[in-house]
Amino acid sequence: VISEDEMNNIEGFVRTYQRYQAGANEIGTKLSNLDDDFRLTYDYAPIHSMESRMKSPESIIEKLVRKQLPVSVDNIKENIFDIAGIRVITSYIDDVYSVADLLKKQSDITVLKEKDYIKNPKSNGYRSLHVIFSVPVFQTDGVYDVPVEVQFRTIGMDFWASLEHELVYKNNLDSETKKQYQTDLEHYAAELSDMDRKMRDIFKDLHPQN
Ligand code: 0O2
Repeated sequence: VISEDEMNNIEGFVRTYQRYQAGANEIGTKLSNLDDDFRLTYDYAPIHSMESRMKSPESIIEKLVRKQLPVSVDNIKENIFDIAGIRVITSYIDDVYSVADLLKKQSDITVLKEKDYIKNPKSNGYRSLHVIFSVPVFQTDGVYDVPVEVQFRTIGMDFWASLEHELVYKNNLDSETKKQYQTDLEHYAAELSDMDRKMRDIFKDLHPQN
């Protein structure tokens, strides 16, 4: 049996979580509308694919603990901005910025925070543009502004991040091998970045009107 307070807490969390999901739906629709319009206007679609995910309650709590904050719905709302996440994968590096800029310009959403790990890659080689948007969600009892984290990256950056993420969570490797793979991945990130620029140059040559 749980107390009324605990029940209210759980209900509060479920409501908050549902609003974040609604926020991700709003941003997802905006991105696919932009992609469709791009296709019609320039005869090519900048977004290769999109993924949407909700951070699990377990990871939300882990993140609060990592930030040394007490676990509460208020602390979640005030400190965790990537509960709702969308990953936008583009073929070309320029599209990362063109799609992000078109989204940033939309008058009903605002940018809360931006981290450009493409201009300033992490020391392990991680590259992506992270933008946290605040988006209004209209519900039966009013309007709520919720944060949604959008990660913009190229196919190459996504390819790299998936493998690196796997390596981080692999515990059955000896530390030497793990270190070697990390060093290898750091080099591959730079090579992929070179490749991104070279592919972009050929694409631009083939599509001077874009
Ligand atoms: P998951 O499973 O994707 O949810 P802050 O929000 O500023 O307090 P945070 O969360 O570290 O701090 O923000 P940051 O740096 O913007 O990174 C958040 C997310 O970016 C991570 O989410 C990853 O998805 C991705 N990311 C960041 N750095 C790396 C990296 O070095 N390698 C890979 N593969 N991904 C990275 P989560 O919560 O870690 O995981």
